[in-house]
Amino acid sequence: MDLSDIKNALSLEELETVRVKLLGKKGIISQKFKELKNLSEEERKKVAKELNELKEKALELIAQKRKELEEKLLEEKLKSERIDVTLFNPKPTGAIHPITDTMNKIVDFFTKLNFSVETGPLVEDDFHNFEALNLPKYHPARDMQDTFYFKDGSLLRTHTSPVQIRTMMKQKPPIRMISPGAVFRRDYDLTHTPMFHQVEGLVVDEKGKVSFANLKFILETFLIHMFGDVKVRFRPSFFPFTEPSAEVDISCIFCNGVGCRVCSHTGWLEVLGCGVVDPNVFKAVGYENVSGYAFGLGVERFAMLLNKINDLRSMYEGDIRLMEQFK
Ligand code: 2U9
Repeated sequence: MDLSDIKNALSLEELETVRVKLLGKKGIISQKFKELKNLSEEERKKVAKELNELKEKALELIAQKRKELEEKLLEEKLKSERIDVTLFNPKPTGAIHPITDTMNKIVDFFTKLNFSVETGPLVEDDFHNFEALNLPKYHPARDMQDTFYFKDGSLLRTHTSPVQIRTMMKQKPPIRMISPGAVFRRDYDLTHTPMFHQVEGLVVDEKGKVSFANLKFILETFLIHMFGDVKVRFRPSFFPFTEPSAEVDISCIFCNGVGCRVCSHTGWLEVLGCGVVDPNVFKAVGYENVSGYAFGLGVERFAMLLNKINDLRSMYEGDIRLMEQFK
Protein backbone atom coordinates (compact mmCIF):
# COMPACT_ATOMS: atom_id res chain seq x y z
CA MET A 1 0.00 0.00 0.00
CA ASP A 2 1.41 3.33 -1.12
CA LEU A 3 0.32 6.72 0.17
CA SER A 4 2.28 8.68 -2.45
CA ASP A 5 -0.98 9.57 -4.28
CA ILE A 6 -1.74 11.91 -1.40
CA LYS A 7 1.55 13.74 -1.77
CA ASN A 8 1.10 13.94 -5.55
CA ALA A 9 -2.39 15.47 -5.48
CA LEU A 10 -2.29 18.83 -7.31
CA SER A 11 -5.66 20.20 -6.26
CA LEU A 12 -8.25 19.89 -3.50
CA GLU A 13 -10.47 17.97 -5.95
CA GLU A 14 -7.69 15.48 -6.71
CA LEU A 15 -7.00 15.07 -3.00
CA GLU A 16 -10.68 14.30 -2.38
CA THR A 17 -10.61 11.64 -5.11
CA VAL A 18 -7.56 10.03 -3.47
CA ARG A 19 -9.24 10.18 -0.05
CA VAL A 20 -12.33 8.40 -1.35
CA LYS A 21 -10.14 5.83 -3.12
CA LEU A 22 -8.33 5.03 0.13
CA LEU A 23 -10.81 5.67 2.92
CA GLY A 24 -14.24 5.84 1.30
CA LYS A 25 -16.81 3.14 2.04
CA LYS A 26 -15.52 1.09 -0.89
CA GLY A 27 -11.96 2.42 -0.58
CA ILE A 28 -8.85 0.24 -0.50
CA ILE A 29 -8.27 0.53 3.25
CA SER A 30 -11.95 -0.03 4.10
CA GLN A 31 -11.87 -3.07 1.82
CA LYS A 32 -8.86 -4.48 3.66
CA PHE A 33 -10.64 -4.04 6.99
CA LYS A 34 -13.51 -6.10 5.60
CA GLU A 35 -11.12 -8.86 4.55
CA LEU A 36 -9.78 -9.23 8.12
CA LYS A 37 -12.44 -11.77 8.90
CA ASN A 38 -10.84 -14.24 6.46
CA LEU A 39 -7.57 -14.30 8.41
CA SER A 40 -6.44 -16.41 11.33
CA GLU A 41 -6.77 -14.77 14.73
CA GLU A 42 -3.04 -14.17 15.09
CA GLU A 43 -2.67 -12.66 11.63
CA ARG A 44 -5.85 -10.61 12.06
CA LYS A 45 -4.40 -8.87 15.14
CA LYS A 46 -1.19 -8.09 13.31
CA VAL A 47 -2.85 -6.89 10.09
CA ALA A 48 -5.53 -4.93 11.96
CA LYS A 49 -2.80 -3.05 13.83
CA GLU A 50 -0.97 -2.31 10.58
CA LEU A 51 -4.21 -1.19 8.91
CA ASN A 52 -5.09 1.14 11.78
CA GLU A 53 -1.64 2.64 11.61
CA LEU A 54 -1.97 3.04 7.85
CA LYS A 55 -5.37 4.69 8.22
CA GLU A 56 -4.00 7.11 10.84
CA LYS A 57 -1.06 7.93 8.61
CA ALA A 58 -3.34 8.47 5.58
CA LEU A 59 -5.63 10.79 7.57
CA GLU A 60 -2.66 12.76 8.83
CA LEU A 61 -1.14 13.11 5.35
CA ILE A 62 -4.48 14.14 3.84
CA ALA A 63 -5.01 16.83 6.50
CA GLN A 64 -1.48 18.08 5.92
CA LYS A 65 -1.90 18.14 2.14
CA ARG A 66 -5.29 19.85 2.40
CA LYS A 67 -3.81 22.65 4.49
CA GLU A 68 -0.98 23.04 2.00
CA LEU A 69 -3.35 23.17 -1.01
CA GLU A 70 -5.71 25.62 0.69
CA GLU A 71 -2.85 27.95 1.48
CA LYS A 72 -1.62 27.72 -2.10
CA LEU A 73 -5.12 28.52 -3.39
CA LEU A 74 -5.46 31.53 -1.12
CA GLU A 75 -2.07 32.82 -2.19
CA GLU A 76 -2.99 32.49 -5.88
CA LYS A 77 -6.29 34.27 -5.25
CA LEU A 78 -4.59 37.13 -3.41
CA LYS A 79 -2.04 37.41 -6.21
CA SER A 80 -4.61 37.46 -9.01
CA GLU A 81 -6.96 39.87 -7.22
CA ARG A 82 -4.26 42.28 -6.17
CA ILE A 83 -5.01 45.91 -7.04
CA ASP A 84 -2.27 48.46 -7.37
CA VAL A 85 -3.98 51.53 -6.02
CA THR A 86 -1.01 53.68 -6.94
CA LEU A 87 -1.47 53.03 -10.68
CA PHE A 88 -2.61 56.12 -12.57
CA ASN A 89 -5.91 55.70 -14.38
CA PRO A 90 -6.44 58.41 -17.00
CA LYS A 91 -10.12 57.50 -17.39
CA PRO A 92 -12.21 58.49 -14.38
CA THR A 93 -13.88 55.48 -12.78
CA GLY A 94 -16.98 55.67 -10.60
CA ALA A 95 -20.03 57.78 -11.22
CA ILE A 96 -21.43 61.11 -10.17
CA HIS A 97 -23.92 60.49 -7.38
CA PRO A 98 -27.48 61.20 -8.60
CA ILE A 99 -28.04 63.70 -5.80
CA THR A 100 -24.85 65.60 -6.77
CA ASP A 101 -25.80 65.41 -10.44
CA THR A 102 -29.28 66.81 -9.77
CA MET A 103 -27.88 69.49 -7.47
CA ASN A 104 -25.39 70.55 -10.19
CA LYS A 105 -28.17 70.85 -12.80
CA ILE A 106 -30.29 73.00 -10.47
CA VAL A 107 -27.40 75.26 -9.45
CA ASP A 108 -26.26 75.65 -13.09
CA PHE A 109 -29.70 76.87 -14.14
CA PHE A 110 -29.79 79.63 -11.54
CA THR A 111 -26.17 80.73 -11.86
CA LYS A 112 -26.78 81.21 -15.60
CA LEU A 113 -29.62 83.58 -14.62
CA ASN A 114 -27.20 85.62 -12.49
CA PHE A 115 -28.15 84.19 -9.08
CA SER A 116 -25.21 84.10 -6.65
CA VAL A 117 -24.55 80.91 -4.67
CA GLU A 118 -24.44 81.44 -0.90
CA THR A 119 -23.66 78.96 1.86
CA GLY A 120 -23.76 79.00 5.65
CA PRO A 121 -23.28 76.93 8.80
CA LEU A 122 -25.07 73.59 9.33
CA VAL A 123 -25.27 74.19 13.07
CA GLU A 124 -27.56 77.14 13.54
CA ASP A 125 -29.24 79.14 16.28
CA ASP A 126 -32.90 79.66 16.97
CA PHE A 127 -32.90 83.20 15.58
CA HIS A 128 -31.54 82.41 12.10
CA ASN A 129 -33.40 79.10 11.66
CA PHE A 130 -36.79 80.09 13.12
CA GLU A 131 -37.34 83.48 14.72
CA ALA A 132 -36.23 85.65 11.78
CA LEU A 133 -38.35 83.55 9.42
CA ASN A 134 -41.59 84.45 11.16
CA LEU A 135 -41.62 81.13 13.01
CA PRO A 136 -42.25 82.38 16.54
CA LYS A 137 -41.71 80.39 19.77
CA TYR A 138 -44.19 77.52 20.15
CA HIS A 139 -44.64 77.24 16.38
CA PRO A 140 -45.16 73.52 15.61
CA ALA A 141 -42.24 73.50 13.13
CA ARG A 142 -39.92 73.96 16.10
CA ASP A 143 -41.04 70.67 17.63
CA MET A 144 -38.33 68.37 19.07
CA GLN A 145 -39.92 65.68 16.91
CA ASP A 146 -38.78 67.42 13.72
CA THR A 147 -35.60 69.24 14.76
CA PHE A 148 -32.24 67.94 15.99
CA TYR A 149 -31.34 70.10 18.99
CA PHE A 150 -28.05 70.27 20.89
CA LYS A 151 -27.98 70.59 24.68
CA ASP A 152 -27.01 74.27 24.46
CA GLY A 153 -30.09 75.15 22.37
CA SER A 154 -28.30 75.28 19.02
CA LEU A 155 -29.66 73.00 16.30
CA LEU A 156 -29.01 71.40 12.93
CA ARG A 157 -30.62 73.69 10.37
CA THR A 158 -33.98 72.33 9.19
CA HIS A 159 -33.84 74.33 5.94
CA THR A 160 -31.29 76.49 4.15
CA SER A 161 -33.33 79.65 4.84
CA PRO A 162 -30.93 80.85 7.60
CA VAL A 163 -28.40 81.43 4.79
CA GLN A 164 -30.80 83.98 3.24
CA ILE A 165 -31.19 85.66 6.65
CA ARG A 166 -27.39 85.82 7.10
CA THR A 167 -26.91 87.14 3.54
CA MET A 168 -29.52 89.89 3.99
CA MET A 169 -27.99 90.89 7.33
CA LYS A 170 -24.54 91.37 5.80
CA GLN A 171 -25.53 92.82 2.38
CA LYS A 172 -27.77 95.60 1.18
CA PRO A 173 -30.49 94.92 -1.41
CA PRO A 174 -30.72 94.02 -4.24
CA ILE A 175 -30.27 90.30 -3.47
CA ARG A 176 -30.44 87.58 -6.08
CA MET A 177 -29.24 84.35 -4.53
CA ILE A 178 -29.67 80.63 -4.10
CA SER A 179 -28.64 78.60 -1.06
CA PRO A 180 -27.90 74.97 -1.90
CA GLY A 181 -26.97 72.61 0.91
CA ALA A 182 -27.66 69.88 3.44
CA VAL A 183 -30.48 70.19 5.94
CA PHE A 184 -31.60 67.94 8.80
CA ARG A 185 -34.97 66.71 9.99
CA ARG A 186 -35.97 63.77 12.19
CA ASP A 187 -37.58 61.71 9.47
CA TYR A 188 -36.77 58.29 7.98
CA ASP A 189 -38.87 56.35 5.49
CA LEU A 190 -39.08 55.52 1.76
CA THR A 191 -38.88 59.15 0.70
CA HIS A 192 -37.22 60.85 3.71
CA THR A 193 -33.71 60.66 5.19
CA PRO A 194 -32.57 62.59 8.30
CA MET A 195 -30.14 64.54 6.11
CA PHE A 196 -31.25 65.82 2.73
CA HIS A 197 -30.50 68.72 0.41
CA GLN A 198 -32.39 71.84 -0.47
CA VAL A 199 -31.97 74.63 -2.92
CA GLU A 200 -33.74 77.79 -1.90
CA GLY A 201 -33.85 81.04 -3.82
CA LEU A 202 -34.38 84.63 -2.80
CA VAL A 203 -34.75 87.78 -4.89
CA VAL A 204 -35.09 91.15 -3.13
CA ASP A 205 -35.19 94.61 -4.67
CA GLU A 206 -36.77 98.04 -4.17
CA LYS A 207 -40.47 97.86 -3.36
CA GLY A 208 -42.50 97.17 -6.52
CA LYS A 209 -39.57 95.88 -8.57
CA VAL A 210 -40.13 92.15 -7.95
CA SER A 211 -43.50 90.47 -8.24
CA PHE A 212 -45.21 87.12 -8.04
CA ALA A 213 -45.32 87.25 -11.86
CA ASN A 214 -41.49 87.29 -11.99
CA LEU A 215 -41.41 84.35 -9.58
CA LYS A 216 -43.91 82.42 -11.68
CA PHE A 217 -41.93 82.95 -14.87
CA ILE A 218 -38.60 81.89 -13.31
CA LEU A 219 -40.05 78.74 -11.78
CA GLU A 220 -41.97 77.70 -14.93
CA THR A 221 -38.80 78.11 -16.99
CA PHE A 222 -36.80 76.20 -14.38
CA LEU A 223 -39.20 73.25 -14.22
CA ILE A 224 -39.34 72.88 -18.00
CA HIS A 225 -35.51 73.00 -18.04
CA MET A 226 -35.38 70.18 -15.45
CA PHE A 227 -38.28 67.94 -16.53
CA GLY A 228 -38.80 68.75 -20.21
CA ASP A 229 -42.23 69.31 -21.74
CA VAL A 230 -44.40 69.46 -18.59
CA LYS A 231 -47.41 71.51 -17.54
CA VAL A 232 -46.87 73.68 -14.44
CA ARG A 233 -49.55 74.77 -11.99
CA PHE A 234 -49.50 76.98 -8.88
CA ARG A 235 -51.76 76.08 -5.95
CA PRO A 236 -52.39 78.51 -3.06
CA SER A 237 -50.65 77.36 0.13
CA PHE A 238 -49.24 78.66 3.39
CA PHE A 239 -45.70 79.16 4.70
CA PRO A 240 -44.85 81.37 7.69
CA PHE A 241 -42.11 83.19 5.71
CA THR A 242 -44.09 84.00 2.55
CA GLU A 243 -47.44 85.68 1.86
CA PRO A 244 -49.05 84.91 -0.52
CA SER A 245 -47.61 81.39 -0.82
CA ALA A 246 -47.98 78.66 -3.38
CA GLU A 247 -47.06 75.05 -3.96
CA VAL A 248 -46.02 74.20 -7.49
CA ASP A 249 -46.94 70.99 -9.33
CA ILE A 250 -45.80 69.57 -12.66
CA SER A 251 -47.89 67.22 -14.79
CA CYS A 252 -46.87 63.66 -13.87
CA ILE A 253 -43.75 62.67 -15.85
CA PHE A 254 -44.63 58.98 -15.52
CA CYS A 255 -48.18 59.03 -16.97
CA ASN A 256 -48.22 62.38 -18.78
CA GLY A 257 -50.93 63.65 -16.47
CA VAL A 258 -53.32 60.74 -17.04
CA GLY A 259 -53.04 59.41 -13.47
CA CYS A 260 -50.86 56.61 -12.08
CA ARG A 261 -49.57 55.22 -8.79
CA VAL A 262 -46.64 57.70 -8.57
CA CYS A 263 -48.96 60.75 -8.76
CA SER A 264 -51.65 59.07 -6.60
CA HIS A 265 -53.94 59.16 -9.68
CA THR A 266 -54.04 62.98 -9.64
CA GLY A 267 -51.93 63.52 -12.78
CA TRP A 268 -49.76 66.02 -10.82
CA LEU A 269 -46.49 65.89 -8.84
CA GLU A 270 -45.69 68.50 -6.19
CA VAL A 271 -42.11 69.75 -6.64
CA LEU A 272 -41.70 73.25 -5.19
CA GLY A 273 -42.89 75.76 -2.62
CA CYS A 274 -42.70 79.51 -3.10
CA GLY A 275 -44.16 82.89 -2.34
CA VAL A 276 -43.73 86.62 -1.82
CA VAL A 277 -41.50 87.25 1.21
CA ASP A 278 -43.51 88.07 4.33
CA PRO A 279 -42.89 91.65 5.65
CA ASN A 280 -42.06 90.18 9.09
CA VAL A 281 -38.96 88.56 7.58
CA PHE A 282 -37.72 91.90 6.21
CA LYS A 283 -38.44 93.50 9.59
CA ALA A 284 -36.27 90.87 11.34
CA VAL A 285 -33.26 91.66 9.13
CA GLY A 286 -33.78 95.44 9.15
CA TYR A 287 -34.78 95.83 5.46
CA GLU A 288 -37.21 98.64 4.59
CA ASN A 289 -39.06 99.56 1.38
CA VAL A 290 -38.24 96.32 -0.38
CA SER A 291 -40.21 93.47 -1.90
CA GLY A 292 -39.05 90.00 -2.74
CA TYR A 293 -39.90 86.46 -3.68
CA ALA A 294 -38.55 83.15 -2.43
CA PHE A 295 -38.78 79.49 -3.29
CA GLY A 296 -37.57 76.18 -1.95
CA LEU A 297 -37.16 72.64 -3.20
CA GLY A 298 -35.90 69.28 -2.02
CA VAL A 299 -33.06 68.01 -4.24
CA GLU A 300 -33.72 64.36 -3.28
CA ARG A 301 -37.29 64.63 -4.55
CA PHE A 302 -36.03 65.93 -7.91
CA ALA A 303 -33.36 63.19 -8.09
CA MET A 304 -35.93 60.48 -7.29
CA LEU A 305 -38.28 61.69 -10.01
CA LEU A 306 -35.56 62.22 -12.62
CA ASN A 307 -33.86 58.86 -11.96
CA LYS A 308 -36.93 56.77 -11.03
CA ILE A 309 -35.59 55.96 -7.56
CA ASN A 310 -38.29 54.63 -5.24
CA ASP A 311 -36.37 54.11 -1.99
CA LEU A 312 -34.36 57.19 -1.05
CA ARG A 313 -32.48 55.32 1.69
CA SER A 314 -30.62 53.37 -1.02
CA MET A 315 -28.95 56.65 -2.04
CA TYR A 316 -27.04 56.80 1.23
CA GLU A 317 -25.94 53.18 1.67
CA GLY A 318 -22.82 53.50 -0.51
CA ASP A 319 -23.51 50.25 -2.37
CA ILE A 320 -21.23 50.22 -5.41
CA ARG A 321 -23.71 48.02 -7.37
CA LEU A 322 -26.24 50.82 -7.19
CA MET A 323 -23.78 53.51 -8.19
CA GLU A 324 -22.62 51.42 -11.21
CA GLN A 325 -26.05 52.10 -12.74
CA PHE A 326 -25.37 55.82 -12.86
CA LYS A 327 -22.14 55.66 -14.87
C1 2U9 B 1 -36.38 83.61 3.37
C2 2U9 B 1 -37.66 83.92 2.97
C3 2U9 B 1 -38.45 82.96 2.37
C4 2U9 B 1 -38.26 79.60 1.10
C5 2U9 B 1 -39.41 78.73 0.74
C6 2U9 B 1 -40.62 76.90 0.44
C7 2U9 B 1 -41.54 77.84 0.15
C8 2U9 B 1 -40.88 75.45 0.42
C9 2U9 B 1 -40.02 73.24 0.77
C10 2U9 B 1 -39.83 72.55 -0.51
C11 2U9 B 1 -39.58 71.11 -0.27
C12 2U9 B 1 -39.03 72.67 1.71
O1 2U9 B 1 -37.43 70.74 1.05
S1 2U9 B 1 -38.79 71.02 1.24
O2 2U9 B 1 -39.52 70.19 2.13
N1 2U9 B 1 -39.86 74.67 0.70
O3 2U9 B 1 -41.97 75.02 0.19
N2 2U9 B 1 -39.41 77.41 0.80
S2 2U9 B 1 -40.85 79.33 0.28
O4 2U9 B 1 -38.75 80.80 1.57
C13 2U9 B 1 -37.95 81.71 2.17
C14 2U9 B 1 -36.68 81.41 2.57
C15 2U9 B 1 -35.88 82.36 3.17
C16 2U9 B 1 -35.54 84.66 4.05
